[in-house]
Amino acid sequence: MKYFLPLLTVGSVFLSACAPTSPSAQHGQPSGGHKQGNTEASNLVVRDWSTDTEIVFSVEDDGKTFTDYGISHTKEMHLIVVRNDLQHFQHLHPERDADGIWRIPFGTPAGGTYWIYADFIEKNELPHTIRFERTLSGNRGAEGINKNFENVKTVDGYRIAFHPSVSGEEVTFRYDITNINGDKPHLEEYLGAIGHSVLISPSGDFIHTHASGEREEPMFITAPPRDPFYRAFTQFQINGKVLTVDFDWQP
Ligand SMILES: [Cu+2]
Repeated sequence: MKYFLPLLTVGSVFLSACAPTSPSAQHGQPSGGHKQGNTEASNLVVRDWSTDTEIVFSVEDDGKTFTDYGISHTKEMHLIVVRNDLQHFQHLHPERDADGIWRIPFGTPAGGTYWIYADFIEKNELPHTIRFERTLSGNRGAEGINKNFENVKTVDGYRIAFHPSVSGEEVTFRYDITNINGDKPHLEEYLGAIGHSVLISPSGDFIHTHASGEREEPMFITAPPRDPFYRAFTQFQINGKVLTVDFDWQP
């Protein structure tokens, strides 16, 4: 059985969240596909067979398993997973089996409803982001968006300062990263870019952007988004280790 939810028209060049999904079916059963995208012509939907310990899904195109993936940032598929209160972010890369089904073990430190964004491109480079969701039992821990507008954080011994600025039709996020001695570390390439930043709003709006600029002064540029609040989850690689930091931002 398959559900086709109406495709939402998108207000920005990026993505809009899709409507809340219907309650998931039993574990091990397809919970129905739904779609979201930045192209109205897309027929692609996700079919979700995930369990409590594994994310399992396929992408379908008119009932057939889609396999015509292109490579985006060194991978065919990126999964951005975050609880729907913008806590517990993960960036995962599942494996595709011979039948075109994607799988990756999945665990979280807290129960609750997770948004899973399947982010990929077709061979012809058409980008897609399809969101599906999964509710996990277990202790939910501290909940809520708990906005925090601190613009300096320390992660893994690095001090990271966040400098957003909006001018006209452009939003720029600059990051200043320094080590304990006050030196700027060398940012290594991670998944084909010196920085990855995903901005997600409480309504699920999703913007994925990549760093440009000098290796020591990463900068992300995007169009002004539609929602009044976003959490920016940003990843850099230093000395072979990926560091993830998040900052809250009001356009
Ligand atoms: Cu990225």
